[in-house]
Amino acid sequence: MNEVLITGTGLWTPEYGVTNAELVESLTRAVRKWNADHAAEIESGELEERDLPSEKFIVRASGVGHRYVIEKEGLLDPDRLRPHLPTRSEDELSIQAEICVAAAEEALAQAGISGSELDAVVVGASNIQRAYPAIAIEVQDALGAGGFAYDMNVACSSATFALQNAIDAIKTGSARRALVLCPELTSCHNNFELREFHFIFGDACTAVVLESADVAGAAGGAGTGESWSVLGTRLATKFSNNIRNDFGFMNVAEDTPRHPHELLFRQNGRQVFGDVCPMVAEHIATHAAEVGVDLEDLKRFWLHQANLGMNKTIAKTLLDREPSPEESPVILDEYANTSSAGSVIAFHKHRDGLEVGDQAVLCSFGAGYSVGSVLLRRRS
Ligand code: CO8
Repeated sequence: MNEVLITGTGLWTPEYGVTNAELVESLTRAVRKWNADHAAEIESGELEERDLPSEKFIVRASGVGHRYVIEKEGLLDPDRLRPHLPTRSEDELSIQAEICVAAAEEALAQAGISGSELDAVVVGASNIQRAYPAIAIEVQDALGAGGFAYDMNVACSSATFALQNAIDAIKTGSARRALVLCPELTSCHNNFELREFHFIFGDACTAVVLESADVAGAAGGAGTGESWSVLGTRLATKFSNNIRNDFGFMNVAEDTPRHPHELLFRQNGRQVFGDVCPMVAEHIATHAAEVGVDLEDLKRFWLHQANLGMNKTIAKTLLDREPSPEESPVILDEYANTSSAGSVIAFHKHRDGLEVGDQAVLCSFGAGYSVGSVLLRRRS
């Protein structure tokens, strides 16, 4: 089996930032208008008055402070509450492919290779812009890569599931250099009309370059020289309806039309919190034991970024003490939950201070339920 290295990471961050205050203001205006428009039904008891959102709740319950989005005006318009995006022609690069290419360029530069040296491209994301041709094949074409490319979706866990696919391909020799992308445009599938969901998500795209150790560094490019050995990967799933989205190709054929909210993200957040924290802690502990890594020797936990309390709980269970902010980095204050991109953003932005030989874990978890972990050791 070939040794697999991560030799580059990249991040595309949208140009528009949205604060909690801006989101709360637009939803407050929309809810006040709805309550006024339905005053008679509320008065008669036919409808319930809707509650207003709250900035204080958002920060206390989730740790989310801000997010970046691909388009801001539409989702802050109280009469719309969803982004405005231009419909692109077939001759233009799709929006998801475009953000993949932007993130890929940074990752390829770090690795010191060009797109033409890749022989596998895997796009893993919670939502894919179209059914086919695959976004990954479009990216492969745009980068001049060879080999094969495909899209896949395991919601927030798409990051680690896609990484395992790329790692397995390199280990067994069906690819030598692979690119894993997580183009998350969550703002197109988030429900900005409901106060329990409107604050959760943000947009971003990540890229990871993986290479077989025997070819890494052989391309001759000016990479950073930093590399991470993959010590092992572990994936698990367990069915749950607590995070759900019924958008799909059968919607047009269904005899009973769905409520529009069923075609967007929805969850029973409190139940998810309770179910997933122990599942993830147990998953990482088992994985570390299988690979022969002591939990105390894990210097960093790049965890999926859904909720600050969840990440603290998971790291505390594993370490048997409070994690320091360096040990379990959080990006929720700036990026919010970017679905599968979150754990990779944490890895991309927070690996300073780790030395050659240091071990760490990247772990994503979410709908399905699903959880995946990648154990890493800094090699150079
Ligand atoms: N402002 C004020 N009050 C509020 C608000 C608000 N915005 N929202 C809810 N409340 C109220 C509720 O009505 C409730 O009132 P009451 O007690 O009277 O019923 C009270 O506050 C408490 O509500 P919750 O129990 O819902 O609040 P929690 O403390 O549980 O916090 C969270 C809610 C923040 C959602 C929290 O439960 C959480 O983060 N859970 C973890 C969720 C998680 O990790 N999910 C993973 C999702 S990611 C994924 O895998 C899907 C990927 C798909 C991406 C698609 C892109 C769109």
